[in-house]
Amino acid sequence: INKDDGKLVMAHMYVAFISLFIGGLMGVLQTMVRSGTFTLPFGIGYYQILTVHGVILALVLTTFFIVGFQFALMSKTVGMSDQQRESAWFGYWIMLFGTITTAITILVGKANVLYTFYAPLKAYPTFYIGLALVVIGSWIACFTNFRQLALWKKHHPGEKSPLLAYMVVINMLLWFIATLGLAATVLIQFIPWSLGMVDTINVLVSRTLFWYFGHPLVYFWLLPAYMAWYAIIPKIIGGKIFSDSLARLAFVLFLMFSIPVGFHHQLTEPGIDPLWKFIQVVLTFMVIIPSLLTAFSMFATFELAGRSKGYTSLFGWFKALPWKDVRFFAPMAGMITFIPAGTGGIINASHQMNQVIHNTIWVTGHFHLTVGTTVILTFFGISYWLIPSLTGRRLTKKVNTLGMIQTFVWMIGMFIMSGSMHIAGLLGAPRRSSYSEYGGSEQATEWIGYQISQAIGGSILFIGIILMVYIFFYMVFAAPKGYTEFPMAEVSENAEPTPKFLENWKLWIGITIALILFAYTVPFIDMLHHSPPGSPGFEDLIR
Ligand code: HAS
Repeated sequence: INKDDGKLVMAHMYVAFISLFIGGLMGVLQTMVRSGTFTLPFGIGYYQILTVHGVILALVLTTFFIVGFQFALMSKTVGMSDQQRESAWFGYWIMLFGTITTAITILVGKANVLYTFYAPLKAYPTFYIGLALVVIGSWIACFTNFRQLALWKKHHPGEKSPLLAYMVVINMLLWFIATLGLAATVLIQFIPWSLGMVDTINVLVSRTLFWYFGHPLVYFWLLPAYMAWYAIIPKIIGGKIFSDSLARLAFVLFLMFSIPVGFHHQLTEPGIDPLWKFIQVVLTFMVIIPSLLTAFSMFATFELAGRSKGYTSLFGWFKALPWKDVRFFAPMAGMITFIPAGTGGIINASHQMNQVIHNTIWVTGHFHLTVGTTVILTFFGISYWLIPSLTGRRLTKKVNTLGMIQTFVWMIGMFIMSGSMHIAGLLGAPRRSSYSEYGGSEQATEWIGYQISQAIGGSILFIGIILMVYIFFYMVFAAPKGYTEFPMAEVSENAEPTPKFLENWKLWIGITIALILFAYTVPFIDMLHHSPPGSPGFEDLIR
């Protein structure tokens, strides 16, 4: 892609990979504290490092990587004008400034509130102001992407938009609609409360607005991985996109169903009528469908690629896949992980089973498989070709081999860590807790072995992080100069033509808004009418 656009994308990538290192270091320290074998030095609190870990990995790394990757895709497919590039840089600096503000607040111990910043836990105002700036910066990226596609459409009347640009726009629409909830709670509730302008906060409303944002957030992470699975992996395996329409349909379904489902994070919360919890659980089961469509589509893509190479037996296509190519292998490891990870999600969403796992470390196991493996291994898989193609270097054999080792290390570390988290969760071990013997409770003794395995898995993962950060800097500064392909697949000639209505933005945005209003209006009115008095804040109570 254009050199100037490349610089913009790389600026995002530096923040993402530095965040990976800092966040990963905090992660391994956490598992060590929880194992009971290690105490943090210099009076550093457990919740301080837990907050750094959550915010920097779940919010900073993801947002910067995704916004950067999406700019690369837009630049490649629909182009970027000078003016758009300027606005993209403006958004970047605002996001970076917000990140630094939030990071400083956490590091000086004034925001021990975890990434979900659940009221009544209270942080210093700059924590919330910094996060609000990250969101505002990302909105500038959203509108830049919308403008890029709009301009392209203007110059290509009647033409179907490029698949990857269409996907980016859906993801940014999803992000924009979802972050309105976050902006509302931060601007109307958290900032005035933390500044002392009001004494109390309505906890239920703040958590509801958080989860209105918090669930689509996980699809904002997932969809860029799906972009690579649908439109880049087929090229890497020497195949074609199975169906352009199916890919677009899956993305539209994510837009519609990923937002009106936040209550599945609040199933144990009092003050929400069970009927509305039930309705949102049904909608949660709807948002599983596009992932099942994706699984189907990936199998079809693999099989067609194998058959086109002459493999005829039932599972012959399996052998035709380029298992030794890290650009394929890392995302494929992510896909395979998504089978148990997604199954775990379905368990979480099932109301009765949620009572068993909610607030246990099972949930932590779930999201380390989903975002911490499926998504992040796909992002690593993207980096192996994206970074050298932007820096004008070659994806060498050395990078390929190190990347393969990195993927194995990650899978082993995650299998041990996340596996023990799932089991300990079923045995009742709570999440978000430091090491404790719980007053000599017999049940708690069952958890200790699993907590030690989490530390072992976490340490293996940290080796994986060091390796990945090394590979990143090697690809940027040391790999031999040369050309690396930016792979983009074509649609299979046997696919049906894409119907025009898939690009009817008014229709999809209209249905999305209608579903949100349906799922949230009545419960929200209930909350405002029947809420208990607001809560004062708790600061620095947990360390
Ligand atoms: Fe989740 C909690 C339900 C997916 C992330 N989730 C979380 C939290 C995070 C998170 C971060 O209903 C914790 C938040 C917190 O801090 O409290 N989740 C679901 C459901 C899905 C799901 C139904 N989650 C994700 C994804 C995430 C993510 C994706 C990040 C990226 N989750 C929940 C619920 C909770 C929850 C409850 C709250 C629990 C509680 O009580 O606190 C679904 O979207 C999953 C659908 C996925 C599938 C898998 C399809 C498989 C595919 C792979 C195909 C493989 C191929 C390779 C082709 C059905 C697409 C084959 C090759 C071979 C060789 C075999």
